[in-house]
Amino acid sequence: NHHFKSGFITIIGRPNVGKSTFMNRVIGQKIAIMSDKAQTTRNKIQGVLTTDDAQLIFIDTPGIHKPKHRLGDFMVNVAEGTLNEVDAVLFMINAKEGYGKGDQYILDRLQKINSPIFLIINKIDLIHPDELFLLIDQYKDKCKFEEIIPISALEGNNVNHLVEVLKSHLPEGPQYYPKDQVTDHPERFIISELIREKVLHLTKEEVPHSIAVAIENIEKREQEKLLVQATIITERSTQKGILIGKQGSMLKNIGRNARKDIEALLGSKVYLELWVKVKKDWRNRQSQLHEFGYRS
Ligand code: GDP
Ligand code: K
Ligand code: MG
Repeated sequence: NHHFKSGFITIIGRPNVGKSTFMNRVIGQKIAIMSDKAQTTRNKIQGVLTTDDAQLIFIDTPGIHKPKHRLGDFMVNVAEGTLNEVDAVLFMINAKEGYGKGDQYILDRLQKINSPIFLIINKIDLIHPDELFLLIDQYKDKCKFEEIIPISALEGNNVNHLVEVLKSHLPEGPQYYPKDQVTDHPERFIISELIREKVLHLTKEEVPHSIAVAIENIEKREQEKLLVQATIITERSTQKGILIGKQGSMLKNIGRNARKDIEALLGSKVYLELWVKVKKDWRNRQSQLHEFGYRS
């Protein structure tokens, strides 16, 4: 086993470039939630890929953006804090959008780090190959990139190639996690995230950003069924109304969609019970941020 390779690889980039989609694709399981909304990912989350000769630990991070509240500060610090502790940095961009101010903000931060940096051009399924060459031209001198690799995280194009390239760059090292472990977070956390994802998919504007999910209880019921009880916390009573919906229809929808994902995660049948509670301005209160797991 002395040629075993391992290392930590952080994935950074603007919100919505496809960081979480990429990580789930590589791991082959949904551990990080995804949506078309910025600030879907709030915590750093590790996805572990173990093969016969290597272990790659990917770190999915919140998108780097200009923070507007304490939760935002926390998210940006999490993303930037990973840069110096890793064996490789994947700087991901959206092929469809091209170079922008938000990228320069990140590139400025990348100048100061020593880890090898790979430029990952994601969403190539959305562009013509000619556009890809232009994009590479535009970025190639902006930073000392180890390699530039175009992929489609959604369709899987070139993702295996990227994994092979990363493997070849990793140092020899130990197997940090048991080979069947795919993430550093407990199931309880992933479950709360899956519920939050459905709120992101089903609601609009401020509502999805104003919520947190707390898992109150998980217990075994008859015939291996699991009972999961959770509370959705929101900032205002008007938002609570939206989350519950007409005769409870919104909450039912959220619950139905989340239950399917939770069942896939746990491999068993689930009863999901959801409540909604208002906690005023929780995103700006340190104690509440801690309570809901946003602790640096
Ligand atoms: P993150 O904020 O960087 O983690 O981005 P997400 O993984 O949440 O993805 C943001 C949106 O981009 C979602 O709607 C994804 O389905 C979409 N997306 C991600 N990767 C691709 C891709 O390769 N091609 C296309 N067309 N869409 C993608
Ligand atoms: K997103
Ligand atoms: Mg994400």
